[in-house]
Amino acid sequence: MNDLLKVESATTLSELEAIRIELLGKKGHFATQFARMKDLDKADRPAFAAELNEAKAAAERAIAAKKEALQKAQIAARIEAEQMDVSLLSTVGTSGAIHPVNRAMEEIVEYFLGMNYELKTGPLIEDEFHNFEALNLPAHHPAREMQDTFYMNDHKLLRTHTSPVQIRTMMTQKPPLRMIAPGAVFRRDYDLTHTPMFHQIEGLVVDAADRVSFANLKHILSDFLKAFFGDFPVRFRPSFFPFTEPSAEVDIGCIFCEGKGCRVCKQTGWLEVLGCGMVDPNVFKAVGYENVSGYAFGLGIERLATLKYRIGDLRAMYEGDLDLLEQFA
Ligand code: 2NL
Repeated sequence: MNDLLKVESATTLSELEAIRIELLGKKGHFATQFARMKDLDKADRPAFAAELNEAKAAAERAIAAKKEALQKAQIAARIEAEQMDVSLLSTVGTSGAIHPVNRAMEEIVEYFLGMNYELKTGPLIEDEFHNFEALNLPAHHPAREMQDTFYMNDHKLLRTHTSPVQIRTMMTQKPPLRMIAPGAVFRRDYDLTHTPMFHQIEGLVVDAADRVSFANLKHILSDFLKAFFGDFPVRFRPSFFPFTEPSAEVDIGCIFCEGKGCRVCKQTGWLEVLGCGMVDPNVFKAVGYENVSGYAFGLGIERLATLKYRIGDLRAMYEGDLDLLEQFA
């Protein structure tokens, strides 16, 4: 068959490739022809070579043209085969859901807004003064160690709690103050019950010394926990935080076993849900507040959300697990 007719006869790209090798390959038709030149008279060789070169070039052009035509046809066939009717009605009925962390955060924020607390936010990248020093955490305090905090250049760091928002507020606003600061915080921790980013809400109330007491703190937190979890017992346990004195941790009766003792409450019958206390005088000194009293509290939103929504594994929160998220639609 004539070379060009042969190229034309290809119906697929692989057929065309086989023909290309047959014609232009190392042991192909043209290679064989060129090899025959040595058997010719010297005088006949130039004309033979010229003719052969022209025929070879023609074959190359034909193959390139055919290749392009076959590729175009292949794309057209694929478009035809994958065509869809965009006017058809969708059968997909799913809708988005609010993430359990945001849902718990919104609910907690709404509760305190209803109690006349002001909502405040601040930067995620902080300095050592607002994140540590002003909170009675001096240099070389163990809580400032590298292994707990993400440090960046020039002593900047990712805030390890939302307390720097309260510090910034106190340094720019006069008392009285009632505020909550919700948001993301960062610690170098990653295991079954810790993620390097999580969310906190902290609350702060400051007023004249005779107007804010530990009794007020117990009252507001007990009421909040009843509103959030339902009617479970609440207890305050003495504890320690550098930024409060006295300090307490707050437990609710285990919502899983109702205090009988189970795996979640480690047989104690109690679940720790937040920390609180009266603002340490050193904190007021750092922000320039005088003759005031205040209480503060802090809670982890992931912790409260996993308890309230009965989510077994904290890490499921951050894996985009649809089986989990769809339950919040
Ligand atoms: C916890 C405990 C707490 C605070 C946070 C605070 C902030 C200022 C002054 C004094 Cl500006 N205190 N915050 C106080 C007590 C406890 O959090 O376990 N959070 C998850």
